[in-house]
Amino acid sequence: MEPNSSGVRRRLDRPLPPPPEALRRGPFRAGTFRSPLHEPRTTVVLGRWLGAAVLVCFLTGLAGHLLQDPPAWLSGVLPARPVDGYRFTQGLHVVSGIAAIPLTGAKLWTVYPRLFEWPPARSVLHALERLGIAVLVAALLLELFTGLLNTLQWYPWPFPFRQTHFWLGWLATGGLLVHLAAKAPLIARNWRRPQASVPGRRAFLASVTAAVGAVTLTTAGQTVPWLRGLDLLAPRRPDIGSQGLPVNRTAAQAGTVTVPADWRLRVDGPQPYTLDLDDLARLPQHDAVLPIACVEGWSASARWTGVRLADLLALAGAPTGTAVRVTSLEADGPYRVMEMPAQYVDDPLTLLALRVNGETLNADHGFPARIIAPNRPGVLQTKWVARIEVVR
Ligand SMILES: Nc1nc2c(c(=O)[nH]1)N[C@H]1C(S)=C(S)[C@@H](COP(=O)(O)O)O[C@H]1N2
Ligand SMILES: [Mo]
Repeated sequence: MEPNSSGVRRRLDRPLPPPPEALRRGPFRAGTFRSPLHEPRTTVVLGRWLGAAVLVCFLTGLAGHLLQDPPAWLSGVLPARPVDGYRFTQGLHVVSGIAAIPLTGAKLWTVYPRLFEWPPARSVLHALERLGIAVLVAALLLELFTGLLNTLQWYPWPFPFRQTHFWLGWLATGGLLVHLAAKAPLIARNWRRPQASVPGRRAFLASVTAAVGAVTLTTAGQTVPWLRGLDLLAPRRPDIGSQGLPVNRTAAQAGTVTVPADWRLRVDGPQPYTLDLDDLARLPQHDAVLPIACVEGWSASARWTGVRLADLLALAGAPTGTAVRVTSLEADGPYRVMEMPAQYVDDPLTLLALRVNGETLNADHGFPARIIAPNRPGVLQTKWVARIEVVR
């Protein structure tokens, strides 16, 4: 195997005939890029920070994806605790993704003269490596761009955001690992601080640090309570919204969420029944302090009051360990129907909430009743609930 594969390597690395010198124009000419900061030590320092940000962003993104859309084998074992689990992973996902933007810009700046290296391809192997880097850079840039625009709830593209963002994440992270392997010798040579410093490197790295600090500190307040005062650039202020809580999609935006005068909650199980609001208010009421943690990156905690979902299912004759499907009054929309695995249903903090922060839910927060459960993405905290049914 060994001699054979290195033989393949040698063949792929055979020098290609160089292109005619006459084509070497513009930035392809030698000496075009004069800054001494286009050098590997600066790239490696930035690469370490960017690598850490990408890794954190990938892992937290994966955790959030699995919590929102688990494969069948996982859905039964996802934990309902800690209650702030998704809030933490999603907050960190958006924070690390935003921090990666200036880091990516700075790192690409240190290496972009390589785009114009001459000859463009020394060998087939060299061409393949450059192609790999092109895929990595494209995937990473598109990933950061779609993620940032998603925090603004702006989708100016024809493809579905979540699936695209998910697969680009694998592509960018996988491409990064291949890139690290290909560059391992160069990285190792520049890992330690060299004796002599390049002029301007310190100032350059200090400005990048300042840029990363600035974008992080002015956006993290959308999810980190003690940074709220600095939350200047984030699309949401978690303390601005009716009833002390932001609204992601108002009743009006959700279309015609008209609550019929004779609204009744329908619970379908072994013994189906319906209840009106007065009936629900007469059942034992419980409090739960739980966050809405939106995939867009903002989160805010609130005190919810209502009936335990487990109590409603017991009334329908469903045993513990039952999963449910919840349907909203909404006419349509991606969050009209939600499925909840049994461990969330059985959790004593999971409520069909009627009140928030001491007031009856208003229309925007899901009147007459909404779901609130621990460690769940905001998109699954269904508002304007019409029906709860047992699923097998
Ligand atoms: N039926 C329904 N429920 C929904 C939504 C929706 O569009 N329709 N939006 C979800 C999203 S994305 C979030 S973040 C939370 C926001 O809850 P809030 O508006 O009360 O803060 O509600 C969720 N529940
Ligand atoms: Mo959301």
